[in-house]
Amino acid sequence: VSSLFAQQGQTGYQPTPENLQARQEFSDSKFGIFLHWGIYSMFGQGEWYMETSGIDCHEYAKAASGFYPSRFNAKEWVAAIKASGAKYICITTRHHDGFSMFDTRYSDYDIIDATPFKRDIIKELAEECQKQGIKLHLYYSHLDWTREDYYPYGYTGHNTGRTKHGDWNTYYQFMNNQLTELLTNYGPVGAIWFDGVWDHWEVDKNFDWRLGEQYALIHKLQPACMIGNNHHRAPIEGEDFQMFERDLPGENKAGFSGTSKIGQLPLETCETMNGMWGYRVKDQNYKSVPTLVRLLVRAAGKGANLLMNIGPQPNGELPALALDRLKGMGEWMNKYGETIYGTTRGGVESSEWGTTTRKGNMLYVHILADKMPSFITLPLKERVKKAVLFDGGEKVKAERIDGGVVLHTADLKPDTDCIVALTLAD
Ligand code: FHN
Repeated sequence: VSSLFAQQGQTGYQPTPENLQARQEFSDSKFGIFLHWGIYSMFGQGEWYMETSGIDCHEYAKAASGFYPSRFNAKEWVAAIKASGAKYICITTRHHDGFSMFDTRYSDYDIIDATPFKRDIIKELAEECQKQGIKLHLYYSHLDWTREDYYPYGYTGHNTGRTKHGDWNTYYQFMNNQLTELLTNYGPVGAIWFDGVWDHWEVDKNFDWRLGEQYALIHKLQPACMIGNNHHRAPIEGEDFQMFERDLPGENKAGFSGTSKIGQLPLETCETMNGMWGYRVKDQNYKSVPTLVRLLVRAAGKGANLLMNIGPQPNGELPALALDRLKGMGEWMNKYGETIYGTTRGGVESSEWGTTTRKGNMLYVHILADKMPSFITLPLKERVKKAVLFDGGEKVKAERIDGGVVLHTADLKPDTDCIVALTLAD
C-alpha cells in the first residue's frame, strides 16, 4: 500500500534550502491555531452540516447571500492568537462544502461574488499576519460536495443533489487554478494544508489524485511553502510535514492514524478546543487551559506541533471561551515557553506522569500528573550536572543509577506542568 501511495507523490522531490529552513522554523514553533470558518458557521452545527443533514447543495448555497460577518476584524484575531504564543494560523480557504472564502476568478461561489460582505477574508488575514509577524497556513479541501465535476463520487456527498456527471480533469484544473491564486495573491504562504483525499481513497485505493503534479506546482510557485496532507497515511513524496488528526503521533485513539507510521518530517497534531471544528452553537464544552497546556506539552514531548482549532462565530468574532483559552495559554507560554519552543523530543516521550523535551544540553522533565510520583526514572546516558525546578530554581535530588537517573519528586508540588530542568554534561 505504501508504495502505491508513494507513486502518487512528487517523484524526485528535493526540498530547497528555503523549504528546509521553513521546516526547521515550523518544528521550532510548536504551536499554531487552526480556524474552521465558512458559510457553514451560520448554521451553528459544524462544518459537515450539509452532509450530515443531507441538505441539497443548491439550497445550502443560498445561505451565502446572508453571510455578513460584521464583527470580523483580522487585526483583533491575529493579535489574540499571537498573544496565545501561537506562531502560525491555519485557516480554511475552502472546505468540503466547496465555498471559497477568498476572491477567486474560477468560481462565483466565493466570498466576493456570493455574499454581501464582499471582503476577501484571506487577504485581510494574510496582510495582518505579515504586519504582526505570524505565519499563515492555508487549509484546502480536495473533496467538494457542491461541484458537478467532483465526479466520480467518493465516500461522502451522495445526497447533496449534485448532477451525476462531470469531468474530473476540469475539477483537477480548477483546484490547481485556485492553488495558483492562493500562492500568488497572498504573499508568502507557510503551508498548504490539504484535506479530503480520503474521500476517494476510502472507496478506491488506486484513485489517482495526481498529487505529484499538484505538489510540484505548489513548490514551483513558492518553494518554501510546506505541503501537508491529512490523508491519515504515512507521508507521500513531496510533502514537507506529517500530520495527525486528534491524536499525538504514535497514538490511534481517534481511529484515523492506524496506518500513519511516524516518518522523518516535522510533525503536527490537530485537535479541537471544544468538540467540533466549525462553529457549533450547542458546544460550549471548551477544554480548560490546563488541559490545553498539557496537550501542547505532550505534543512537544513527541517532537510534534499542536495545531489547536477554534470555530469562529458567523458574526466574525472568535467565541469568548476561545479568547479566554488563548489568553490563558499565552500566560503559560510567556512563563514556560522556553521549555517548549525550539525543543525536540526529550527521550521519554510519554508516560503517565508526563513527558520530556530537550534543547541543547537542557532536558526539561514535564510532570503533568495531578498526584506527584515519588520517583521518576529517566534512562539517561549523560551525567546530570544540575537538577532544579524551572520555577524558582530550587534544587531537585537526582540520583545516578545503573542505566539512568532517578529524580526524587515526592516533595514537589503538582501543577499544570511542574517542570524540572536538568543540565546535562556535554
Ligand atoms: O472532514 C474534515 C473535518 O471537517 C476537519 O476539517 C478535519 C480537520 O482535521 N479534517 C477532516 C476529517 O479528516
